[in-house]
Parts: sequence; structure tokens; C-alpha cells
Amino acid sequence: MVTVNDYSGKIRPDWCPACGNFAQLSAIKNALAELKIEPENAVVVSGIGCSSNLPEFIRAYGFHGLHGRLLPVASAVKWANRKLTVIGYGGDGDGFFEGTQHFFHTAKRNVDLTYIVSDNQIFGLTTGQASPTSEIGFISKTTPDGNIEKPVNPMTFALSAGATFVARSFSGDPKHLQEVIKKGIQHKGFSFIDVFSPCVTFNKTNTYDYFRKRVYKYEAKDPSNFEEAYRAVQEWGDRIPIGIFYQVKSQSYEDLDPVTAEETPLAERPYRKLKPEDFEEFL
Ligand SMILES: Cc1ncc(C[n+]2csc(CCOP(=O)(O)OP(=O)(O)O)c2C)c(N)n1
Ligand code: SF4
Ligand SMILES: [Mg+2]
Repeated sequence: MVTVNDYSGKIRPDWCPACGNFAQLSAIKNALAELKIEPENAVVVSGIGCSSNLPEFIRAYGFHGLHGRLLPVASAVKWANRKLTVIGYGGDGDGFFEGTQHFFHTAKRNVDLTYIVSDNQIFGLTTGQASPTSEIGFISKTTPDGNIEKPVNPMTFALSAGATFVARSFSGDPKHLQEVIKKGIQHKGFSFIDVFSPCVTFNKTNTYDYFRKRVYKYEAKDPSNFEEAYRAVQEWGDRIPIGIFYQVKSQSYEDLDPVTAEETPLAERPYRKLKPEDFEEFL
């Protein structure tokens, strides 16, 4: 029997009161408990940022990595022990700036993990610089006269790279968030979930009110229809859709690689002590 309390960590989050990360922490804990996944079988891997402090606040295995590098670590964890449920968690700066290439290749490889991005459209930890998802005209410490760069759309990026589960949710809608995260964890393959997560301290534009006025729940007619998903994720402005846009079945990297495909995970296979002649052979 697994309950959400089993996931309660000893360290209290030091996020600013009302930060969007709180809702995501609760949603992840609730989703894992509802899926009856024991804390010893869950691993949360993060990068660097306010959001990336999350593994410290959940009682499960965790790895607080380098900026933008959470996905290679999360992939390695999965390959070493495919029985584990692996969640990658980081910010929009972490994932769509420093970590862009890892996002692309992990999606392409269809590694079986759930990648949740706390998208507050700003660099929170470093006290408010524009990020790749900041909108045109956005005022920040690095864009005092307004951002002149067009924002990236992480959803079209994930679809183009080959992600087999692409969804979006909002920290202001905890029920929706929890349900989407649950479905993402259940999905076999790379699940990408972009979460609107207001940074109440530094982003005075993309607030809870901003999203409450705009977001609506999207239901895909056919979640396996790539063209439909690609069109839907581009809607932006007065109305912004949230939901599961795309989901297809496809073999994961672990199923295809002969080393990880074996039933016994690498981590549980016996060691073979190497003899000097093994080195000779190896060389
Ligand atoms: C390679 C590298 N570049 C820059 C930094 C400085 N840095 C730390 S956190 C951060 C931005 C974090 O923004 P985001 O990923 O959006 O997370 P948030 O704090 O908004 O949750 C930056 C630029 C770093 N630690 N490492
Ligand atoms: S600075 Fe922003 S992202 Fe960081 S904890 Fe505070 S509200 Fe959250
Ligand atoms: Mg951010």
C-alpha cells in the first residue's frame, strides 16, 4: 500500500510562497502514489534552477545534476535499471537553452522516462533574466527594453524530435496537472510535459491570472494524429490549449538496445571479475 505521505521529504521547499513549483511537487507525489509506485522504485533527476531543487523535497531517489544535463543522467539511470520509474524535472532555461540538444536526442531515442518542464518563461534562480520561452516585448534584467527574440515553442520542438507523448498543463489547475503527469508516467517511452508555472517573484507578465484567462482544456480527436497535434500546439494568444496533444506506441530505446533489452536490468546482473588476460583481449 503506497500513500502520498510515503513521498513526504524531510526538507521543506524553499520556493517563494505561491511559486508554481509547489503544485508540481504535489502532483508528482500524488501521481506516483496513485500509480502504487514505491518511493524506492522512483528516481527524480533534475538540472539547475529553482525548479531543479525539487528532488530534495520528495522522499524518493534523486539526482541534482548540472545545468541542462538532466536528461543524459536520467537516461543513464533508466538504462542501468529499467525497472525504475524515472522522472526528469527542470526549468525552461535548463531544458530549452543549456539542455536543448539533450532534449532533442532523448526525445528522438524515445527513452522511457517522463520529462516535466516547469516553464515560468524566465530564469528564476538567477533572479529574472529572459529565457527561450519569454515572449516578444518581455521586460527582464537582460531585456530592459523588451525581448526582441521570438520564443521557442517546446511543443513543436518535442513533436519534431520524435517524442511519443506530448502534453501541456498548468500549475493553477492541480487536478489536470496530476492527471497529465499520471498519464505521462504510464506512457511507455519519452513523455514530455510542459507546465505553465508562474514565477510570482520575477515574472509579472505570465501570472496565474494571465493563464487562468487564457487556458482551456484540449481533447485530441485522435491523439496519434501528428498533423492534428502539430496544429493544435501552435495556438497561442487569447486562447491557449492544455492537455495531451499526442501519444503513440513505439518501442523504447531500452527495448531496442540488446544490452538493456534483457529482462534482468544491468544493475542486477552479476559482476564478472576481470583477469589480466581480459584486459589484453579488451585492448
Ligand atoms: C552551464 C551553466 N550556465 C549558467 C548557469 C547559471 N544558472 C543557474 S540557474 C540558471 C537559470 C535557471 O532557469 P530555469 O532553468 O528556467 O529554472 P528556474 O530557476 O526558472 O526554475 C542559470 C542561467 C549554470 N549554473 N550553469
Ligand atoms: S524565484 Fe520564481 S521560480 Fe524561483 S522560487 Fe521564487 S517564484 Fe519560484
Ligand atoms: Mg525558468
